[in-house]
Amino acid sequence: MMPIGVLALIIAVAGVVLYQYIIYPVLFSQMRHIPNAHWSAPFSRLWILHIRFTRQENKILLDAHRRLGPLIRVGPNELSINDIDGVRTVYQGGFDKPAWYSVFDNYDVPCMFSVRTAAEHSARKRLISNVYSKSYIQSSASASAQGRAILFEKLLPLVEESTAVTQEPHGIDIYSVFMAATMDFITAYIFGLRNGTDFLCSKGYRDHFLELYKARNDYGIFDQEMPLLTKLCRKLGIPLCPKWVDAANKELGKWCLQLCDATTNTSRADQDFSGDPADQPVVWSALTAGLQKEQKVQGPASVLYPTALSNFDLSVASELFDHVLAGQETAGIVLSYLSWRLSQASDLQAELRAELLGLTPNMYMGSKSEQPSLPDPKQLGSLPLLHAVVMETLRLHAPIPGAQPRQTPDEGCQIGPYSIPGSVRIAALAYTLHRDETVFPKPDKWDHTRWLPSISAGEVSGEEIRQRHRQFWAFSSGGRMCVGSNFAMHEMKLITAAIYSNYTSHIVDDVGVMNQSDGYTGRPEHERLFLRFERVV
Ligand code: HEM
Ligand SMILES: *[C@@H]1O[C@H](CO)[C@@H](O)[C@H](O)[C@H]1NC(C)=O
Ligand SMILES: *[C@@H]1O[C@H](CO)[C@@H](O)[C@H](O)[C@H]1NC(C)=O
Ligand SMILES: *[C@@H]1O[C@H](CO)[C@@H](O)[C@H](O)[C@H]1NC(C)=O
Ligand SMILES: CC(=O)N[C@H]1CO[C@H](CO)[C@@H](O)[C@@H]1O
Repeated sequence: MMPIGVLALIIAVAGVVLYQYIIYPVLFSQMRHIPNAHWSAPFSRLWILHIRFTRQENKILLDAHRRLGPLIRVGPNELSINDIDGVRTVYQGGFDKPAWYSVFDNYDVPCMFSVRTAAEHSARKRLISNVYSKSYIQSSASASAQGRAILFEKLLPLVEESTAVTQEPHGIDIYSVFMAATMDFITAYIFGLRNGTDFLCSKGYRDHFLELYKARNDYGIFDQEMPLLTKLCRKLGIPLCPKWVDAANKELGKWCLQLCDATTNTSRADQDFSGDPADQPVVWSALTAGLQKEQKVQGPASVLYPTALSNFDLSVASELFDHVLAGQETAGIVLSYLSWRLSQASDLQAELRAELLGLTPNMYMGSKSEQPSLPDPKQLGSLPLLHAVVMETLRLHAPIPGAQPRQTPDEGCQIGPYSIPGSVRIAALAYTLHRDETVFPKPDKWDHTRWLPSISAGEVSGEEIRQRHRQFWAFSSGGRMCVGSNFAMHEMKLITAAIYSNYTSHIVDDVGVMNQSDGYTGRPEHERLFLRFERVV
């Protein structure tokens, strides 16, 4: 016989559970009228966690949005949004980031990308946004000198060398080369050319780095999605991630501290960084100068205090580590998909080359004696065909295709006909926005003409193109959109122009290798792409 008290307790607990998890979500929650992506979504996170961990989230949410409309419930306290007005409410509205982004704190110090509140974010962004603006990059003598050195002394010689390869597989793993080029570009701009990396010329270290980097990419999801459980398991000594992940993260952290140290040491010895524009650490200088000023003027009154100001060196390193990682892989992925697409379209390559040769000066290196030149950045930036092929690649192969979570403000918000309570996780994703059939007909097709203003065949009107730009979300939108988008666009166009002014490319081996992974970031699953390059004669 069970004592009556225990029975009552059991009934009471069952009642509370029933109310909390069944009755309230179905009958009373403000979100009960929002379509459910899965029947279990109002009661449990199991479904969304399952598709997230098995890497099918983007695909399944696309299907759900097509069936159920632009706002869907994916968990008890989690929504997905897929129309541009809703996106504006959330992302232009400056909603805070949830703790999900804390895994992007480096050295336990937040950076611009990982801080949660809008106030802290803008205090950081103020320090560095100028050096990433389009006009700054386009007129920067440092960016130009660095680009020249990396392209003409490192990247093009590698491509040239590969044209002579005669054994199988013919050609070169261009994925690995692009990953190296984008790393050398971003670290040169941040730390100066000679204190940046030299991944292009050191394949051994580059491969080692890319191996380590998998730790960050593939295992952060435990801390992001199940922080309490993950912490508990770590305490109990049953880690959910393999041991090498922590070691890899440590090594990467140390690696970036060394880059920062080298620049700090150089600045102590030679304030002018040898006077060579290529050696100027543009981002490092802006960030350290900004933080020093903040320290003097504001001290403990600053919003950056105590995390950023009390630990100066780690704050600098945390911020720059994020730029290095955010800036490398993303642009490397786009360049790989772009060269893969071009390699399947020799006519398009010819058309693109014709456009590139119209640059004055252009990047054609007809005779060895001539000093190769960089094109005028403004001219390069406004070539319509080059722009179209880059945009279409960013659309179909967005390097960050997955959900970018935000949190509704305490007072809640209105999305379309629905009023949403506070502290709800809500996210849009480029993967689904970029496959909206009403804006991008035949969305699975790579078709650069979507971005060309004067296409007779497709009768693309100005309004349609404007709508496509509004729907374009590869760099996110609002106050927390990608701060490096201008840098990335410039760098990707420059690299593409340098190669395709002078070479044609051809597929060697791509059977399935360019399948793109599903998740927050999307990489070619096999992380390689062999192409054969031929000199244009
Ligand atoms: C094709 C290349 C790139 C793509 C597609 C891309 C995409 C994005 C996206 C989607 C976000 C927002 C993510 C979120 O809120 O969850 C973001 C943020 C960011 N990106 Fe990029 N990115 C690229 C290149 C770069 C480069 C070259 C840098 C170099 C500095 C960079 C630095 C950053 C930083 C610092 C943030 C955080 C901005 C903030 O919170 O204010 N990215 N990027
Ligand atoms: C850093 O760059 C300076 C030139 O600005 C160079 O003299 C120095 O050797 C570099 N340091 C390292 C560790 O590469
Ligand atoms: C920077 O200088 C310190 C102190 O002189 C030295 O211990 C350290 O190895 C240097 N770091 C780099 C990367 O040059
Ligand atoms: C690429 O994806 C397709 C479709 O999902 C699949 O059938 C194929 O097996 C994948 N190929 C490779 C090499 O992973
Ligand atoms: C047409 C042509 O072959 N142009 C040049 C491409 O670049 C190489 C050097 O990297 C030159 O040797 C070629 O003449």
